[in-house]
Amino acid sequence: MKLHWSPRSPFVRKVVILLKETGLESRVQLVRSVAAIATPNPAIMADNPLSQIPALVLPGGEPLYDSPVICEYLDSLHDGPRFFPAAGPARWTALRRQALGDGMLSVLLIWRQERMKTPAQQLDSWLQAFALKISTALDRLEDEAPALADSGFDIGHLTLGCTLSYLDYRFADLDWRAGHPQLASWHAGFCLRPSAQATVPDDAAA
Ligand SMILES: N[C@@H](CCC(=O)N[C@@H](CS)C(=O)NCC(=O)O)C(=O)O
Repeated sequence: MKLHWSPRSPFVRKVVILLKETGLESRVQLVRSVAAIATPNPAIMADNPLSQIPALVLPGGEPLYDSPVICEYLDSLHDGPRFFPAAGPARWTALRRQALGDGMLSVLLIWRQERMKTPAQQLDSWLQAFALKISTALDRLEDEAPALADSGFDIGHLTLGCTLSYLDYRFADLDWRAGHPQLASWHAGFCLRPSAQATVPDDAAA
């Protein structure tokens, strides 16, 4: 299998952590692919018309995207504990947590684009809306931190770990740990996992 990959993408990081956690890493060839919102990349578009990464190409040539679909597909290929609970309340909680983490990342990616504009180009109402959505999500996650800490490591935990690490990577100035001590403590445990340590986002990487 081929994976359109970047060492900086939090959505790609979800997939790579899952590969490492499940022992599937050797079955996937990583292909460095540059995805930029205003510069569609033909090499990615050959497999994902939206020019977004991650995109996985199966041995028969069929492409899969986006990260929730790729992660659930890969989770069907191993015999270890499932990252996507099969049924019942645990499944819906895991999928909701994944949706929250992915949704926060989507807000953060466009917020970052807005912040890179000159002050004259920036829209204050957008900046305020992004800040409110992220701070509200963090407050909700602080409430949920004890439940996160008590419930293993599934696709919800994996996604939220990547999301909080993306805040450290691109939004360090937000100081998200302030006011969220239980969430910070849970995230510290995520950062200790070998799969997380091997995938820390890095601007200096190729
Ligand atoms: N919902 C997608 C989002 C993927 C995404 O936005 N990836 C970014 C890189 S972190 C990207 O490819 N951006 C380029 C673009 O949107 O054109 C997923 O979960 O895979």
